[in-house]
Amino acid sequence: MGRTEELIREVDRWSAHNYHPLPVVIERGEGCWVWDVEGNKYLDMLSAYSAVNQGHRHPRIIAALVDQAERLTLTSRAFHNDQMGAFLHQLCELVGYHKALPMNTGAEAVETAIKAVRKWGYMVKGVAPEAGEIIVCENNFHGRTTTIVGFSSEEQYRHGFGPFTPGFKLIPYGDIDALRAAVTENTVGFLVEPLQGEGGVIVPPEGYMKEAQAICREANAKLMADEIQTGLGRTGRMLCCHWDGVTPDVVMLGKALGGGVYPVSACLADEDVMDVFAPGDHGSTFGGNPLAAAVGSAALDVLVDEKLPERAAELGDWFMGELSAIGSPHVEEIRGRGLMIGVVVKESSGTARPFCEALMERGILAKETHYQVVRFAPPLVITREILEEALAAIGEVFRAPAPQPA
Ligand code: PXG
Repeated sequence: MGRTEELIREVDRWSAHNYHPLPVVIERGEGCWVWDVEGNKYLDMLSAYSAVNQGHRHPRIIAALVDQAERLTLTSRAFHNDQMGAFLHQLCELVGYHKALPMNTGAEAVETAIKAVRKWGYMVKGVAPEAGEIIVCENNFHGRTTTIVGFSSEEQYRHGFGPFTPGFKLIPYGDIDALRAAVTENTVGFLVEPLQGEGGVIVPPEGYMKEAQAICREANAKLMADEIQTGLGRTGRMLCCHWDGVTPDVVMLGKALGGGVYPVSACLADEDVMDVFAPGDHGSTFGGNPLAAAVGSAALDVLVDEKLPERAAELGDWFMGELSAIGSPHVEEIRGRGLMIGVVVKESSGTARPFCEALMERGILAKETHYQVVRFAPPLVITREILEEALAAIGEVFRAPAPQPA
């Protein structure tokens, strides 16, 4: 038995079977490259679902991690630490908010936003107790907690996990009239991805977030943007909402906030929302710990100093054009923004998974989403030369007869 097979068998034996990864075992990463245990080199075109925007093991982020690890890693929030304030100050100024509440995972940032906006609804807006409603979109992905999967429209995410938290109303994504029709006096917020990632790289109609903002303002409800996957440069702007010139009332960040090194997430808002929290209302043992703060701060420095949003915009535009120029008989549509690109495989050519397997054989790691979509989302530190190499391999796969499932 080969080393790869041995390691995969061990995971199968000792772990729950809640994933179906590509059969590659990675042991090292640097920049946009990773190496498997057999010594093969791959271009990472998934970036851990946009958590590795700064590239694997960015030297500045690793230096911050090591330096902080040698001094202090965790205090809990029972005491102050000397790193958290500066990190949140930097984050708020960069993204444009008064306050941030630090957590660890994306799902926790979303839960934080839900709690904040509900409590704002009761304390500030004056909604009757327990009556607050949050509008959400079909095809959403906001994480895996029971509250969050409770308002998913994906049957598999929910099946067997109920009963669920009430108070959410589902509307079609990208449909501004549906939003207008769904708001009531009890609406406290509209939780939305400015571009749906897991849903299949779905770009909403132009101006959608702008109009959503206007509707929320009129209804005295909070526009809550989940930018956990789209944020921090991925789509060619610091926030994807900036494409529409919108600063949402509440924004959730995660993934790349930890620079691909450490789980760091946050919920950001202005005082009217954030000040609803009193000591004891909410928290996390690890949220805002000094290691997370030091890493998060370095992750933001890299985004800004290396102009990663600008790189994503420029390279993404060019790359999307080149992907279209491949002229594949298997491709129905290519869509996305910046370096968050989905290639939709025609149903007559099978599903996206065999294409990902064929790409892997040619040294490119990409992952299907929603059955028909191959997603290309490389680290934002990638260069045009490396993308050109990738295009040659992608062209080979997409011009050949449709690959068969493994
Ligand atoms: N919001 C969005 C838009 C996301 O893409 C989350 C929230 C949740 O983040 P955490 O850190 O709690 O996973 C995501 C996560 C998975 C998986 O394995 C998750 C994501 C993408 C692909 C796979 O559950 N996105």
